[in-house]
Amino acid sequence: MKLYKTKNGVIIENDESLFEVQVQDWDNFINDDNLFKTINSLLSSGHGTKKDSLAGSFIVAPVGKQELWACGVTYLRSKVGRQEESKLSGGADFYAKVYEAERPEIFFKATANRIVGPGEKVKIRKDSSWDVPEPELTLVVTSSGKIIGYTIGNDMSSRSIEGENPLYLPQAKTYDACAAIGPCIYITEEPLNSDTMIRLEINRNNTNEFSDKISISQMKRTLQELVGYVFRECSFPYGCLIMTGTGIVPGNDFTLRSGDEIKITIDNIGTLVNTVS
Ligand code: DO4
Ligand code: MG
Repeated sequence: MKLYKTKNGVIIENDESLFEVQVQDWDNFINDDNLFKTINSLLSSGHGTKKDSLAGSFIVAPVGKQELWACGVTYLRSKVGRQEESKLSGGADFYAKVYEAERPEIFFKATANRIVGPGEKVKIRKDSSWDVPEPELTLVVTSSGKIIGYTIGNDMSSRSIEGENPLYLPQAKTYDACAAIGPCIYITEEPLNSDTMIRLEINRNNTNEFSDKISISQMKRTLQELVGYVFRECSFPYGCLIMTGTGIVPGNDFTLRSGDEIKITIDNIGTLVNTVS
């Protein structure tokens, strides 16, 4: 089933039917280890109002008080891209080491005020000259560390700042409108299929500038391993969101421009579309 957060509550898509449910407190609602069952019992006890379509619903990013964390260099392509961009700074070794190390790269990405939802504008920094979107499977995790759902994330990144010095990572990664998530949370009690595909399309003036795809089976780490590290010494009273890293990096001659359309599709979840402001 899919859960859309709207300005007024939530919309549940179940077996191709849509139901609007009034939710007073998103943060408590979402922090439920049995959310799949809770929603099923809400619907079977007649709590949802049937809707014909999502048209006219104001869908927002599926986040409230949750922090957004991110994992890095979890795919070979990310390691290679980072080694290339940091060759001159001497930082390349760190990416090779973290790809092989037991401890993954994990960083704090954003609080809700820096995250945009579907259809909204993401930003590139004014002091950056080389920018890319990073299409990432994003985990929705409860305060007990249970993955209850999946969404799509765009970890906007400045390659010029990150490449100049790996210590600049927080500036390359965290700024206003640095992340997009949505359009919904795919809630399932089953693990994701290992052949789940992530697709990225970047369009400029209605022409495709870049597209690529990757299977999540190419990820070097398990999802549980990443959650385990994020939760090692941090508690999350309302749960958290975790981006799992990018396996798609455009060639070194590509940089985003204002007006570009970024489309990220992940099997079973949907498509997240944003433009660059
Ligand atoms: O090490 C820099 C960031 C890595 C990252 O964001 C990714 O691999 O997705
Ligand atoms: Mg990333």
